Amino acid sequence: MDRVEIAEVLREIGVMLELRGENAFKVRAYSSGARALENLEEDLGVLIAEERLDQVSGIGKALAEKIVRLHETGELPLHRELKASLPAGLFEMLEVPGLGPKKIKAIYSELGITTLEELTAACTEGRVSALEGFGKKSEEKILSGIRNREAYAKRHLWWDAFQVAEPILAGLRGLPEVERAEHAGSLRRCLETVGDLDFIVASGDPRPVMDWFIGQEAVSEVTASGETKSSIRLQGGLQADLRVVPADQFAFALHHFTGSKDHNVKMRQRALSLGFSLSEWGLTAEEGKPARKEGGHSRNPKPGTPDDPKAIRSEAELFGFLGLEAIPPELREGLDEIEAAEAGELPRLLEESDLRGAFHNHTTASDGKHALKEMAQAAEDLGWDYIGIADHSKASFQANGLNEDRLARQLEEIREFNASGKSKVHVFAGVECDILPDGRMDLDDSILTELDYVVASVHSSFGKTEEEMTRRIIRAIEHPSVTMIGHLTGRLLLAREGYRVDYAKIIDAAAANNVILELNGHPRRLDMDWRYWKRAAARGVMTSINPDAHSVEGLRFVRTGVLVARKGWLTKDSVLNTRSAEEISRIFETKRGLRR
Ligand code: DGT
Ligand code: CA
Ligand code: CA
Ligand code: ZN
Repeated sequence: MDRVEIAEVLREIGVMLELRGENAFKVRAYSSGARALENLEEDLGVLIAEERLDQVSGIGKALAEKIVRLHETGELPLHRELKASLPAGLFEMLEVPGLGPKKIKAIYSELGITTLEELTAACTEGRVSALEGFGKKSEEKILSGIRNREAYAKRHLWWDAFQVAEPILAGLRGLPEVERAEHAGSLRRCLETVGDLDFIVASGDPRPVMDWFIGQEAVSEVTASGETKSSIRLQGGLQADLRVVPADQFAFALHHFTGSKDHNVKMRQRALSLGFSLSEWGLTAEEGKPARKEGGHSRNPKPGTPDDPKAIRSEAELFGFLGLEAIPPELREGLDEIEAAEAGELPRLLEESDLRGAFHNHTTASDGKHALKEMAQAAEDLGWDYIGIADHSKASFQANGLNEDRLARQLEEIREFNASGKSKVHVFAGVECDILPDGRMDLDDSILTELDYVVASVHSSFGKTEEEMTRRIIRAIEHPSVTMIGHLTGRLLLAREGYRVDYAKIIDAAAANNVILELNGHPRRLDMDWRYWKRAAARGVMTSINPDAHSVEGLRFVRTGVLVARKGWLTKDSVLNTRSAEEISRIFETKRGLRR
C-alpha cells in the first residue's frame, strides 16, 4: 500500500474508534497520523528502511509499526476487527449529510439503532430529537438526507459507471463470437449520471455471448436472459442490458440505444419526412411513398454514403444517408443538434489532448493529499505544460484553508520552485478564495493582487435564496482580483442539490467583467452544468476545465470535465487551459493590469 492509501486506512480506523466511543485521544492519534502521512516530505519506503518513521511528528512507535505492516502487507488486523465489530448500517449512516461518527455513536448506543430503516422510524417518532445534542431541526435534516439517498441510489456517477463498463466492454470484444461491441445509452452520451449500462454487440452467434455476459463474476442477479437481450444486476447495484444483433443491424441498434429518446424521435421524424422509416432494426423506404419526395426537401446525402439503406454499416453512414454530418454521441440530446448537422454547423468539439494544464488543484497546504512538487511532477507525467495551485482560503477552516501569511509563504515557495529550473512544468500561483456570505472575498486584496490568479468559490451559507446567491456571486465576479468562479452551484451529484442561481444573470456578469467560469470536472460536481455552456460560450465567456484535484490521481478528472464540455458544445477556442503557458501569463497579467 502506498502512503495515501495507508492514510485512508488510518482515517477509517479513527472513525471506527469514534463510532465505538473510544477516548478522543486515541481517535485523534489516528487522524493526526493520517494527516502526518499525507504531509510527509520524505519517501515512506526510505523512512521505513532507515527505521526513522517513528521520528516523524504525529507518528509514534505504535502507529509506525502499523504503518509498516500496511506498507508491506496491505492489511491490518485491527482495521478488519473494528470493521467486523460494527453493524454495517452504521457505515451507511455516515453517508447521510449531517451525521458524523459522534452523532451516530449516540444514536447507536442510546437507541440501539443499527440500520437506516430503524433510524427513519426513530426520527419519525421523535425519538432522535429527544437525545442530547439533537433537536427537531437535526431530525428533519436526517430524514431528508435518508430520503435523498434513496432517490439518488437509483442512479450512478458517470465516472463510477464507466469504471464498471470498461472491463465488460473489453471482455465482450475479446469473445471470438463478437464482431463489434460498443456501449450505448447515457454512458456513451456522457450524461453526468447513469441509470443503467447498455451494451450493443454484433454477432451471428448470440448464445455464447449471452452466457458470458450473465456468467460474469460480478453478477448478483440475472433479471432477463433471452436470445437477443439479457439484463443483469451487478454487485454495487448497477444494472446492465446487453443486446446482440446481426452485423447488418449494428449501426441502427447502436444509434437507437444510444438515444436519447428525444434525439431518436427527431431522427425518426427526419427520416419520415424523407420517405423512410427508421427503427432499431434498420431504415426502410415507406410503402407507397417515394424515397425522394418531389418538391419537398430532398435527402441530400453526404458523399461516401451508400445508396441502399441496407448497406449502412456505421452511424456516420446513417447520418450521412439522411443528409446529416455525423453527430457525436455527447450532443444527442434532442436539442438542436440535428438542425446544426443539416446545416453543416456542428462544432468541432474540445478534446482531452487539447488541454495543457489546469487551474483548480489542492496540495497538502490545505486539504490535498500530495505536495506541490508531487502535483507538478504528476502534471508533467500527464504531458502538461503547466499546473495551477489553488488551495483553500481561511474561511474553509475544515479544509485547513490558508490565511494571508500562509498563502504568502506558499507563493514564495512556488516562485522558488519555478526559479529552481527543476521542473519542466510551470506552476501558476493561485488560491481558491471563499466567497463570504455577503459576496466579499475571504482574503485581503494585498495578497490576492500578488497571485497569478484567483478562483472564487462558495463553500458556506448555502441556504440563501436564488436572488441572494446570485447577488453574492455577482459581487465576487465584479471584484477586480477574481479570475474565475469555481463550481458555480456547489452541487454534489447524487448527494446534494446545488443552491439556486440565476444562470443568465451570472453568465452576463461574467461576460461583462471578463471573468472565467470554471467547468469543475470532479465527477461529483460537473458544475456548471452542461446545459448552460452553449449560452455562456455564445456570450463570449471563457471556461477553465478544472479537475478540483485533491491528489495526483485527482488530476484525471479533467477527463470528465472535457466530456461535459463536449456535451455543452464547447470548442477549443473558449477553453482557457488549451492555451500555452505564455498566453496564460499574458491573459492573467492583462487582466490584473486592466483592473488596477
Ligand atoms: P439511463 O439509463 O436512465 O441513464 O438513460 P439511457 O438514455 O441510457 O436510457 P435507457 O437505458 O432506458 O435506454 C437506452 C436508449 O434506448 C435511450 O437513450 C433511447 C432508447 N430508448 C429506450 N426506450 C425508448 C423509447 O421508448 N423510445 C425511444 N425513442 N427510444 C428509447
Ligand atoms: Ca442506460
Ligand atoms: Ca437500459
Ligand atoms: Zn471548492
